[in-house]
Amino acid sequence: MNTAKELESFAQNTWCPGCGNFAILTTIKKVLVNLKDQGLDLNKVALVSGIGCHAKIVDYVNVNSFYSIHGRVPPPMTGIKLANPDLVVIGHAGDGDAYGEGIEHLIFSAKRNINMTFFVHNNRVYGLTTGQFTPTSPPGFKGRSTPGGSPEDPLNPIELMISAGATFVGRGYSAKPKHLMALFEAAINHKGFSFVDVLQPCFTFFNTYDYYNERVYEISQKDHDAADRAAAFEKAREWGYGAGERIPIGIFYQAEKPTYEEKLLAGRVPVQSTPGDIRPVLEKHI
Ligand SMILES: Cc1ncc(C[n+]2csc(CCOP(=O)(O)OP(=O)(O)O)c2C)c(N)n1
Ligand code: SF4
Ligand SMILES: [Mg+2]
Repeated sequence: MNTAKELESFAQNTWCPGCGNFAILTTIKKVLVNLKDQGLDLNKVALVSGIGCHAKIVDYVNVNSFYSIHGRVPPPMTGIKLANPDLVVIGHAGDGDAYGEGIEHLIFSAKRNINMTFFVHNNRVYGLTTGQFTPTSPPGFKGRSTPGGSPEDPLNPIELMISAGATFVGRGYSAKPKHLMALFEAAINHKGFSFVDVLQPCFTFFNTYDYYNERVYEISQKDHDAADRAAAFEKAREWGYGAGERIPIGIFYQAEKPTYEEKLLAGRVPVQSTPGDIRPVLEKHI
């Protein structure tokens, strides 16, 4: 039996004390260990990240990983999955990364329903570059690039992903680790494009712990039918970043649909990755 400790890497952790990323790191490690105990070969896991504070997570988990570029987490994930459909491909992106710079990639991954899992560390700020506003920052947000307050309304990633075609759409909160673990595990086990937006306070540039602690509540599966798309939209609209609202966390939407690779690769042999010289593989398939 593995323990989460065995997934530790030699990299030195440089996150700020109090950062919500710590809980996400512990969660993903515990979930991978759980899945291993259920039969998953950890050599078949590929973690992919963007650029930002969140992205360092791939350095801190000792499995196969790929550190990509800002906003471009879905393209390498897609390539890895199509070349090796038996791999479990998990992406970690930032809110600036997923909802700003690379939003088109995210939308098309959801639309295609590729069987992979996408976790967004949504701290509602550009953390690594010291506190600029992102597409999920609240109106009036004062940061380095908006000293007078942001004039923009935030986008709602949950609503966006349901409408784009994701077949698993959830929201977690890094300060609710037990709930987050169950959510991560359900997302990874789901067949199709799984998306989880994680409320992840940035202790240094946007400390939202008190705000979330007052408002976050867990969706009860008794009161919410996640198979009902209209109900999922309604639940997604409960929180619009205004005052006094409650913030639902849990599974908003889940549906069964054929995956992109099932349709694309039907009757074909995928390009299996081969260590060493890639030229013969390219020549054969392009
Ligand atoms: C293509 C590209 N654009 C911009 C940058 C500069 N950059 C690096 S990290 C970052 C912000 C990251 O914010 P977010 O994605 O929210 O991640 P966080 O640091 O908050 O985890 C930016 C703008 C970059 N490295 N590459
Ligand atoms: S800047 Fe914010 S997101 Fe980045 S490590 Fe520090 S607390 Fe975490
Ligand atoms: Mg961010």
